[in-house]
Amino acid sequence: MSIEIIDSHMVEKFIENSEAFEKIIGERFTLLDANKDGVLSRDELQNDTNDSSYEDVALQPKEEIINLYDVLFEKFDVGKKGTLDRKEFGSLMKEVMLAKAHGFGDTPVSIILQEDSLLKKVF
Ligand SMILES: [Ca+2]
Repeated sequence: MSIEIIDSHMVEKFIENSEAFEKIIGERFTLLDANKDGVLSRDELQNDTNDSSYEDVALQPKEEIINLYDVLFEKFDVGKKGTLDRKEFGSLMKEVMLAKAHGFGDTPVSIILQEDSLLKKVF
């Protein structure tokens, strides 16, 4: 756990560095794919919101994050398969990170980051 100063530009810059971002998304995907079938079900994705790393998003209540995931799941689940593949998950995470970035706004804010937070990779 650490305390960092963050603003939306830092997060956006991180997302634009697609190589680093893709690597992290790949790791996250592998971690979340509990039954190792190469796709993420809604349940598997929900586990991500139970993850301690969401506690660092003090600006957004957990319910809001879960709602956001629900909406994004529908949006990126092309063909309504009930699952997301690696690429769809990447698009979803990009939106989640951008939503967080907008939460931070242009004014730098200090946040407490858990060890396994995605945002930790921004620094
Ligand atoms: Ca799976």
